[in-house]
Amino acid sequence: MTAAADPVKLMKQEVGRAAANLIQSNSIVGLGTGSTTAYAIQFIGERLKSGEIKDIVGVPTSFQAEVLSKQYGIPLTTLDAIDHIDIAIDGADEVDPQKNLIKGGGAAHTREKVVDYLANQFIVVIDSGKLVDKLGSVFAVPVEVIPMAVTPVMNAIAKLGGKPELRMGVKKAGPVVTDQGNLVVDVKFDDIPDPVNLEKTLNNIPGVLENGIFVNCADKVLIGEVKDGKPVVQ
Ligand code: ABF
Repeated sequence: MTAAADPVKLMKQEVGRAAANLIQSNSIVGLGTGSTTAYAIQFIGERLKSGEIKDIVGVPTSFQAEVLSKQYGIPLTTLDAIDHIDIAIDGADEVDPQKNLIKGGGAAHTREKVVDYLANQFIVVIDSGKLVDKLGSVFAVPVEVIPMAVTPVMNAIAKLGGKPELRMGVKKAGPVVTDQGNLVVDVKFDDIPDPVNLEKTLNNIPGVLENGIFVNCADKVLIGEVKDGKPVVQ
């Protein structure tokens, strides 16, 4: 008796597949992080392998994306070797009605923001649970901080009304360390009335490398949900 396929996993796969189907031959693709984007990377690799698309090259946004892309046979490049990114596919932790995002649950938001903002078209892949009326309703804002500045940065964030918490590892003891060797402070705000301004303010705190508020950059949001036990993507 085969185990019934998990409807949430099937739904994430279908969202990833829908994103992968947007990739055209001869394009440069920003490859994001997260479990839904991982399926998109898998299906891009399968489309390449089948010859459905050809001559694409990827720009990974994290070590995880790099490993997955290599696993699925997607040739990779760096931002030093290209002059544009045609399309980027990436996940998110929250999406508001203006398509502003909170990202960084995977501690990869610094490189993700570079690639996603550069992309001519940025596709966000989420399940419907990520939709919020206002950013910060559920998810804290991740902030990448250089290790020597963690304490003054947390003090400065507290003065802004945020509740900062150093992100600790789950599998590994001690604080989470980013691909850049920095730390992540997760900040809960009671309200984020102006994400554009907060994004700028956080990044102006000395010692902050990048925060996980992504404003005015997402072009299309692919939303998956399970309806009557079946995956639906819109
Ligand atoms: C990444 O995608 C992060 O910004 C975010 O934490 C993650 C969410 O992905 P998923 O919910 O699909 O695992 O880009």
